Amino acid sequence: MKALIIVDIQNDFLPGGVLAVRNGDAVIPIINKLQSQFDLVVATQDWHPADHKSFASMHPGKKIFDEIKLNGLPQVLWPDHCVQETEGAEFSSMLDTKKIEAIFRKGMDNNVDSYSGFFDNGKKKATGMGAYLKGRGITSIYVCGLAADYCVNFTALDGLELGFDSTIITDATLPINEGNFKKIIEDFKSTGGQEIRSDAI
Ligand code: VGL
Ligand code: ZN
Repeated sequence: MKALIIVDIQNDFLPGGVLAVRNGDAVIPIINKLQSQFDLVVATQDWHPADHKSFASMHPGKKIFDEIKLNGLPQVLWPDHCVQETEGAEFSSMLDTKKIEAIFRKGMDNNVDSYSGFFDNGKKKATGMGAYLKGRGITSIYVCGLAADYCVNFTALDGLELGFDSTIITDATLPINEGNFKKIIEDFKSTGGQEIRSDAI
């Protein structure tokens, strides 16, 4: 049984948003079309409190995209994004949500960021998505959405670690830093992951 995991198709990551992925909206029609080919469709949603410590605004003297240590973990500082109950945190109105059976929110703990849809970055707390997918008989996950170099990558990697066959759909995701994309896919494959294009599914 295979599941599609749609990562963070939220207004703040789309053109016009505060942490926009260039061309990010181009993946949405591809994701919409893909959904009917899966036994199960789930989504993740970045869902930060307004004073989340991943925000540069919480660290006087620091700038957006600076890197700091947050509770011992490396942390990129982001613009304030995906704040709970704001328009920027909402899924894009272009995303077809009819088949999404469960939504896993992440990034709610002030003191730790959460790129993966399975665990926070410190691996201290599970979102429940792994157990949910296993409970639904899922053995293979296909990961798509935004952004390729952060939340898609870490979700796909944690999926591998949890024992799922894990595949990134390369034309249904886009990165924040375009220079990172190729290496991330190569590293993911050398860890045991797979890549596929949507038209091959
Ligand atoms: C993401 C940076 C900060 C993502 C979320 O969805 O890839 N990136 N929060
Ligand atoms: Zn975030």
